[in-house]
Amino acid sequence: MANVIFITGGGSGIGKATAELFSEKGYRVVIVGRDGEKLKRAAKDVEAKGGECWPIALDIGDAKAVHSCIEEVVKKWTKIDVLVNNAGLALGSPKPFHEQTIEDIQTVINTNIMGTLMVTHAVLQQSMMKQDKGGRGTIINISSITGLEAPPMGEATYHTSKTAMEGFSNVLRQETIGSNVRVLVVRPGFVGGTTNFHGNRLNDKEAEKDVFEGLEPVLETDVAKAVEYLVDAPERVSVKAIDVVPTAQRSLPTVDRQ
Ligand code: 8X3
Repeated sequence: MANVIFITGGGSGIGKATAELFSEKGYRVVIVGRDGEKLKRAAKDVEAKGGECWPIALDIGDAKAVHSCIEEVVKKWTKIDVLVNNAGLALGSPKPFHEQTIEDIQTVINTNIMGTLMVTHAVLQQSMMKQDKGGRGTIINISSITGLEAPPMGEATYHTSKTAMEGFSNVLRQETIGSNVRVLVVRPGFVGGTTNFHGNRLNDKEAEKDVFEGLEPVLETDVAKAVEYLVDAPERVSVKAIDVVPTAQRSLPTVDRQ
């Protein structure tokens, strides 16, 4: 039976690159995100790499919808072997916290923290921690180097969400001892390629290209390869965390463009 990978934010960037890479490896790939049309387009590229791809429009902050979605996947494809909690965004930089909109703060927290928690809850409960499904699996939380190091002004909400992801991963790793569930973290630094992360971060799509001036970013495919390395390590090995940052990135980039 083919392995199944479930990727949040799978319609673009790191999520899509990971979906394509695992499709090439013969996995069945589920990609979820809010934009159904974008997912369908991404699914075509993912299937072109050889594996089956199932795009599902889903708001990962909606606990009920998440549980139904995982139920559907397990019903059809029996189990989830790998979960990649990739969906995440930063908004409102470089404004300081008190100038950010409540809406932006809630969107970031709901996606980055609630989304990660809800999807993980459903996947553990309905697949990975179920002995009849094998009692095994690998969870990869796509954190950020900002999970360890405070970013420059304007990213209090994003930093909070990524430190939460680190804390969550550490606790979950302890809790799942005794099962064959691995909880692992990938911390990307400055990522370029086709992600629109930086344009969203600055609320300025045009700015996406400017942010890379003078610094060659890593690509989303580089991050996907790190995910592959963690997943392909023997089951007895938990590569607990891996940082994937540009060689030229000595510290966090400034997002202050004024
Ligand atoms: C974002 C990492 O280096 O772009 O998660 O601030 S960086």
